[in-house]
Amino acid sequence: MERTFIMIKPDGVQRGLIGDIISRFETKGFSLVGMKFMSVSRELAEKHYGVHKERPFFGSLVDFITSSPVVAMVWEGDSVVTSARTLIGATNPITSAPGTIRGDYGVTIGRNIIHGSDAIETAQSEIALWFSEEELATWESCAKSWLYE
Ligand code: DAT
Ligand code: MG
Repeated sequence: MERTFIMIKPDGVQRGLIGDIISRFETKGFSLVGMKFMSVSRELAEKHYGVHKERPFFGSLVDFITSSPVVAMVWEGDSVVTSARTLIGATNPITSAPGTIRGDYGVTIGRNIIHGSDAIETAQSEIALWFSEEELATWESCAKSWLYE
C-alpha cells in the first residue's frame, strides 16, 4: 500500500480546521498510520522545504511553518500520493478548485493550510524525515474489503 506525508500547517491549526481536514481523508477511504501534533524546529522546516532554499519566499516559509504547531500525518491507500494532492488542491488557493481543501479555505499562497507530498519518492523521504518507524502503525481497516475490489 502506498503512503504519503500530510501536514496541517500553522494556519490550518489556528483556524480550527484539523477535524475537517482529517475527516476528508478518513471519509475518502484512506487509513491514518501516523500522527503527531508538534512544534517544528527551523532545522526540520529547512530540511523539509530544502528543495525551495534558493527561492525568495524560503525564509518567510520557514518562519511561517515554525511560528505555531502543526499536525504531521502519514496516510495510506491506493494511489494516496496523487489522490491527496487532488483533495488538497492547487498550490495557490485563489485558483484551487472549490471542493478542495485549499479551494474551500484559503486565499493566499503563503497561507495555504496544508502540505502533501508531490510524488512517491518525495513521500518516502518526507515520511522518514518526520517519523521514526516506531511512530507508524501497520494495521488494516475493517472497511478495506468495502473500499477495494
Ligand atoms: P505545494 O505545497 O503545492 O507542493 P510548492 O512545493 O511549490 O507547493 O511550494 C511549497 C510551499 O511554498 C507552498 O505550499 C507555499 C509556498 N510557496 C510556493 N510558492 C510561493 C510563492 N510564489 N510565494 C510565497 N509562497 C510560496
Ligand atoms: Mg511541494
